[in-house]
Parts: sequence; C-alpha cells; structure tokens
Amino acid sequence: TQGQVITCKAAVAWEANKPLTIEDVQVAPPQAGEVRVKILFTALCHTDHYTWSGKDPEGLFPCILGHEAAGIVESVGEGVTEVQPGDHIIPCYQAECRECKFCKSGKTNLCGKVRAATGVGVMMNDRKSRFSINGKPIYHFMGTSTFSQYTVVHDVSVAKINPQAPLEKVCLLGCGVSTGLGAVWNTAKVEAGSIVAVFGLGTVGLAVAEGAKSAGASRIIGIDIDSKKFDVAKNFGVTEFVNPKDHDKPIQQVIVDLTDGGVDYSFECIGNVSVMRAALECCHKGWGTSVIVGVAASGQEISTRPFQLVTGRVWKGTAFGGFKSRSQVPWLVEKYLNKEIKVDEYVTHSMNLTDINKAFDLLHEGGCLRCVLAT
Ligand code: NAD
Ligand code: AHE
Ligand code: ZN
Repeated sequence: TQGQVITCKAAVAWEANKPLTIEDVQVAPPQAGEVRVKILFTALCHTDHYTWSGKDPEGLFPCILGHEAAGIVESVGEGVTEVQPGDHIIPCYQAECRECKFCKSGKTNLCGKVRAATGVGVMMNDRKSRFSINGKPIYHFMGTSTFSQYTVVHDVSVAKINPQAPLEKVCLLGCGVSTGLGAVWNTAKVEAGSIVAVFGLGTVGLAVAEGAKSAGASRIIGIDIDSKKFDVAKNFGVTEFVNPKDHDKPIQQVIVDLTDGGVDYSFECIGNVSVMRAALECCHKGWGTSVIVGVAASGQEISTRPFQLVTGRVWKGTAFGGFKSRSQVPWLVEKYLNKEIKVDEYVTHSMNLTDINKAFDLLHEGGCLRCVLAT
C-alpha cells in the first residue's frame, strides 16, 4: 500500500449536529514530514462532541473527527526518521517539534510548527487535505482525524510507544486521562497535603482526582450535578462529594465553608464558564490556584471581580495537561504498564466504528466515561 491511495472506512461528519455516516474514504499517501497510520482503536472525548455540535470556531465540515486513539504506522513520507512502518503510536493533537519558539521556551507544551494547518483542517506542506471522497476533499480535525481506519498526521504529532501496550486501552492516553493527570502534576503542581476541588467528574475530572491522590492531596472534593458519579469517583481518589443541586448557596460559598476559607487548588473539567468562575472563587485567599481544563463554546467568556486576583488567587489553563506529547506520552504508557496509573478503569464501553452515533449518544449518559471503538 506504500505510496498508494488507500480506500477505507471512516465516519464522516457532514454537517454540525447531523449523525455521522460511515463512508469509503480515499486516504492519500503521506508527503514529506507526514505519517500514514492504521488506526486500530479510537475513543470519543467530549471535545469531539463539542466540535460536532457546531460551537467550535475551528470546526469545519465535512470532516473526520476523533483525537484519542492508537494505531500502527503504515508508511512514512520523505524525511521522516523517528518512526517507521510497524511502529505502535499514539497520535498527538498537541504536536512537539522541539525546534519552534514554543518548544524551545521551556515554558509550555504548546508547539507552533503545524498548529496553523491543524486549526483549518489541512496538512502543513500544501495546505490540502489527504482525505477525499470521489475527489471531494474532507477536512482533517485537530491534526489527528482518528474516526477512520487510516489517517495521515504530521511526524511531529506521533508518539512512538512500547509495542507491548494494549492499544485498546492506551488510546485514552491520547487525551482525557493524560490531560487530567498533567493538569495536576504539570500545570498546578499540587503538593502533598493540599485540599483540591474537582468540578465535573467525567474522565478528565476523575484523572485530576487520580493525579491529586498520587500527589498526596489530603482532601479531594468532587463536584458534579450527577450524584451517580460519586460511587465511581471514590475509586479515583475523591474523598468528598458535593452536588450543587443539594444547596441553595452558590457552590463557591459551599466549598469555602467546607474548607475553612477555600481550597488550595481547583480544576474546572466541564467547559461551563459560570462553573469556571465558581472554581476560581472557591480558592483560598492569598494562594489558591484554579486551572481551567474544560473547553467552552465560541462566544462564551469568563468573568470575576479582579479583587479575586488582587487578593492572591491565580487563574490558569491547561492544554493536554501541559505534557510534551512526543516525549511524554511514551512515558505515560510505561507508567500504565508498570501499574502506576489507571487506564482500564476509564473504559466503560467498547463497540465498533460503525456504532459511532450510538457512542456519541453515550457521552451524555452518566454511566459512560470512555467508549472505545474498534475500527
Ligand atoms: P464529560 O462530559 O465526560 O464530563 C463532564 C462532567 O461534568 C459530567 O460528569 C457532568 O455530569 C458534569 N457537569 C456538567 N455540568 C455541570 C455543572 N454545572 N456542575 C458540576 N458538574 C457538571 O467530559 P470529559 O470528556 O471529561 O471532558 C471534560 C471537559 O474537558 C470538556 O469540556 C472537554 O472538552 C475538555 N477537555 C479539555 C482538554 C484540554 O486539553 N484542555 C482535554 C480533554 C478534554
Ligand atoms: N478549537 C477549539 C479549541 C479547543 C481546545 O482548547 N482544545 C484543547 C484540547 S481539547 C482536547 O479534548 C487544546 O489543547 N487547546 C490548545 C490548542 O492548541 O488548540 C476552540 O474552542 O477554538
Ligand atoms: Zn479530548
């Protein structure tokens, strides 16, 4: 197949909010600096739903969504040296080129090499898509497009992993689990003994709880409007549960009262701007730090009284938990293989790519953390 167009099945999003359809898609060979990957397993993340819903200013249709996956390199383009056919990889929507201003800064995991192209659904080389149906181009998504049996990604966006790792599990390290752990370890740098509040107990929030537990947090307060989340959340380290619906007071006041003045660290893992405000305002005066992880729709804005910051609270955000993708995803895979981090526990459902619309519906059911699709 090397050097040839591959025709395979992919789930195409033709329009916002319209069910995806499984199509025969032509996938062009990788050009210089590109890698064609056979995707074996892909999960769904809330961000796929967000873009599909039409609220993402970078959402383009028709496109192939999906960004939390694992697969095997099928072929590589000219000049690609770090991976070869047969390598097991995780596609990384946050690239790492190690050469750009961002990568060299030592201050961020964001990378500038291909971001301009991935934001508009094309590849960097020729600003065109490698996907088409009977000659009509289909946009890429997040530089990954994993809801397909084959995809083409930039070489700076593939993490080569231990071939012994089960791809149907470690695909989750391509987004949700890594993001939650990294938000705690890299972005907030939670210290032992800290009091932590986690808003939203989906995969990302539960991974935050897991990361906080491993960092030695003394209390981990989980906040969710779905009380069914608490039982499962205990297994990830949440020590107390608060449902805002059980209280008349604003949730920030409830948390401040519970913690003698506020928490040391809070994390918003929902994408709701009023909860982002509450998450900041439940932080302790003088030092409490709040990390925004959730993605809010285009047009939404955050607000608070500047006094909240004047009096020492800190507002931050994180992308992919601050992990340098190509360097650190393989390390996360090793931690999983050494049983130092959970991954299996987040997989609540498994199906086939052809069931993708059912999998999208599951995202709204409290019982679903991650649904993994076999392609
Ligand atoms: P999810 O839908 O599985 O989890 C969200 C949880 O929030 C659910 O348990 C829901 O019941 C709860 N919730 C909803 N409204 C609430 C409210 N008002 N108060 C309290 N709880 C509420 O989503 P997920 O896959 O875990 O992702 C969480 C968010 O993180 C999404 O916005 C996603 O787009 C974003 N995300 C960001 C990054 C990043 O790099 N920054 C990476 C992955 C995901
Ligand atoms: N196009 C969106 C951006 C959404 C966003 O913030 N994405 C996160 C990853 S979410 C993964 O589930 C991210 O890493 N952002 C940094 C980046 O470079 O995109 C919008 O709303 O505009
Ligand atoms: Zn995601």
